[in-house]
Amino acid sequence: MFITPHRRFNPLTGEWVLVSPHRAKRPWLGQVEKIPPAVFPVYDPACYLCPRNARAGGVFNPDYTGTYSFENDFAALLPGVVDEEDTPPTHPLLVAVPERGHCLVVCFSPRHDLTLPELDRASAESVIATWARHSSDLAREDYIRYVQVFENKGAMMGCSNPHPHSQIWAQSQLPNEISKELATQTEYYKTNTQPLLIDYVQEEHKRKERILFTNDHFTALVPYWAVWPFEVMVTAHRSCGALAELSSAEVSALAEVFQQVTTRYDNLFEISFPYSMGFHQAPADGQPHPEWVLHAHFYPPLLRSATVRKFMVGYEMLAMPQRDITPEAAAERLRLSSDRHYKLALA
Ligand code: H2U
Ligand code: ZN
Repeated sequence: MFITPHRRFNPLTGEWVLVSPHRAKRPWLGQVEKIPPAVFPVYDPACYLCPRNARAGGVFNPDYTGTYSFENDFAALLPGVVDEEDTPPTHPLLVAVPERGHCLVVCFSPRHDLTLPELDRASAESVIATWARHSSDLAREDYIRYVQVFENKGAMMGCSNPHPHSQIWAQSQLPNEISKELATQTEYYKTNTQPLLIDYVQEEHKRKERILFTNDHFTALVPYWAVWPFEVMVTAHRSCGALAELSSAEVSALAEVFQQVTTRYDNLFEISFPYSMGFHQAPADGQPHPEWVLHAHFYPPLLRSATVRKFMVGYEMLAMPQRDITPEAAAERLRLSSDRHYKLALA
């Protein structure tokens, strides 16, 4: 493995990342983040996601007991038909097109204090089943072409509320990241008659150095081309376009992998580890997608401790992403991190 500066290629996006292993020990005199409180109440009367509480606009949440979903009160996408009068004048350099869609908020549990790794397995499975059900309902709407399930976790990632929740946005056009992944996976499948991610995960299983955890149906690994220090990808072991295609055994296997990843994350610095996580499902265009392998990306901002984060600034904004700690070193640290949640020892 390289120990000097090199570039690695991301075959899913067609982009490169600069890796600088020799730089991992540089001193840090920059920003130090505040550590958010580790313990939250079971119920917070001021939380707009807790059962029975009021949301914006005066709607009250029901006294829910499992997952709970609602249309975002401040939705970025609206389902209504576009007003033709609203279309801006066209010019080849000033392009805008109308966009329609839906934005849902999905609470994991009525408990204000339980994050994904702390839920019991059945509750974690029901979160995945809820994501799958909404995804297929949204995909069935005739104008929807893509459904994005994601979770922003932690104030550092701009999450507005610690009550464990995720979001689902569905829109009428393919978002940027999905367009890239569709093009690369389609091209690879045409040339190799095998899905790109199936070949990739098989190769990683031979090498083992970037694998965190695996079971019969899913593998969690730090991708060879990871940009974020502790980036993780969770990939299905078969060609599969949608969460709704998963069998109940696969849903359980996915819940196990997610809880393994997020427990190790939390244990790494003994904090509730912040990240943005999301699934990449195939386009909801009614076409078969044999090239597509359902996967999730975890993008956590932390770098070397609970308080020092990676900033995607400077060279990253203007030229290309760069990392110091290698993906192999990050994978090893996550493998060595316990799979028993640190809060259980505190209890
Ligand atoms: P975050 O995952 O970024 O914290 O988002 C929570 C969402 O909850 C956010 O998109 C919505 C915000 O618009 N929200 C409501 O739908 N109703 C409310 O009463 C407050 C926040
Ligand atoms: Zn709450």
